[in-house]
Amino acid sequence: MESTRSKLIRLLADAKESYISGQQLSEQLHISRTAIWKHMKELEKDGYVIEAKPKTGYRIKKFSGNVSSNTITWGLNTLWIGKEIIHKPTVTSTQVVAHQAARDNSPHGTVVIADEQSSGRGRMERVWHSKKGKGVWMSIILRPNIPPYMAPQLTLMTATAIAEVLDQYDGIQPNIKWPNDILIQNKKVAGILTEMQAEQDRIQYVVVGIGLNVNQDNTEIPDAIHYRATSLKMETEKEWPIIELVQKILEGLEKEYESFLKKGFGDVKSKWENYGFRIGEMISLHSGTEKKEAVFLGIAEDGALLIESSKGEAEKIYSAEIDW
Ligand code: BT5
Repeated sequence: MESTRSKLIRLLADAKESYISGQQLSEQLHISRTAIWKHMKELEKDGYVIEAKPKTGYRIKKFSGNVSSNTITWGLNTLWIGKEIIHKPTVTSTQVVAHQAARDNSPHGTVVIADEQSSGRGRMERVWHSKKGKGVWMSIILRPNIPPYMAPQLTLMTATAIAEVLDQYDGIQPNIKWPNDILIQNKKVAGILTEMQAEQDRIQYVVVGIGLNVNQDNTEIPDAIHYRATSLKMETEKEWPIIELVQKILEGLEKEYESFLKKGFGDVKSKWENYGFRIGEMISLHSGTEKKEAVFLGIAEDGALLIESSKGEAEKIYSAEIDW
C-alpha cells in the first residue's frame, strides 16, 4: 500500500509549480494540518526543498537527490522488492553487506545500496569501480524457490530488466553482452554479479548485485577501462536522477521476476534476445585458456549461450566470456 508520505509527494509532484493548500492536503490524505507540517519537515531532512507560502500552501521547489532508504521508498511502486532498504554511505561491497543481511534472515526483496564501494567486485574477484555518488551500486536479496542450476537465469533476467529500463529513455539504445554486461554503443555501462548460497538441490538465497555507471564524467572512469566503459552521462551529456533509476530498476525487476517464476525462462529469453549483442555474428570466446571462434546464434531455453559448431549444429556454452 502506498504510504501517506508517498501520496503526499505524488500530490505535490502532480501539482508541479502550483501550491496546494494545507487544508486540501489534509482532506485528501485524511490527516491533520499539523501532521502535514510534520511530514514537510521530514521531507526537508531528506533533502527535499519545500516552499511553504502563508495563506497559499506548499510546493516542492526541488526534489531530493540524496539517496536514502526514505527517498527510494517514496514513490517506489513495488509489492515486495525494496520493502526493506539498507542504505550506507560507504561499504566495502554491497554484496558483502547483503550476504550478511541474508544470513541474518533479511526478507526476500531486501535491497542494500551504497553511495560508494571501496572494494566493489565483479566476477572472479575482479574489481568493480564504484565512485562516490556517481552510480547505482546495489545488491538485492532473493529467495527463489528454484533449483540451483537455474540461478544463472536470474542474471539474464536482471540484465533484461535493466536494458528495458534504459530503453525507455530517449537517446539510449542498450545491448546485453552475454551473460552479464549492459552496453551502450559497445561500451559497458552496467554489470551484474549473481552469487548464491545453496545446498545440493535448494537455493537458500541469491544476492544479485547491480553496478550501473550514471553520472561519471570522462575523467572519472579509470584509464585502464576507458576504451570500453561508459556512463549514462557520458552518453547523453546530462546529469541523471539516481533515485528514479533505482526505483525503475526495482519495479522492472519485480515484474520480470514474477513473470519468470510463473511462465519460466522462455519469456525472458525472447526479451533478452531483443537486446543481445552480436547475435548472428562471428564472435570469439574464451574460457580459461580455451579459445573458440563461432557464430553466435542466441541463447538456449535454459540461458546457455548458443554457438554454431564446426558441424553446423547448435552448441551450448555455459561458462565463457565473449571477447570484445
Ligand atoms: C561485473 O563483473 O560486471 C559485475 C559487476 C557488479 C558490480 C555490482 S555493484 C553492486 C554490487 N556490489 C559489488 O561489489 N558488486 C556488485 P565482470 O563481468 O567480472 O566485469 C568486471 C570488469 O568490468 C572489470 O575487470 C573491469 O574491466 C570492468 N569494470 C570495472 N568497473 C567498471 C565500471 N564501473 N564500469 C564499467 N566497467 C567496469
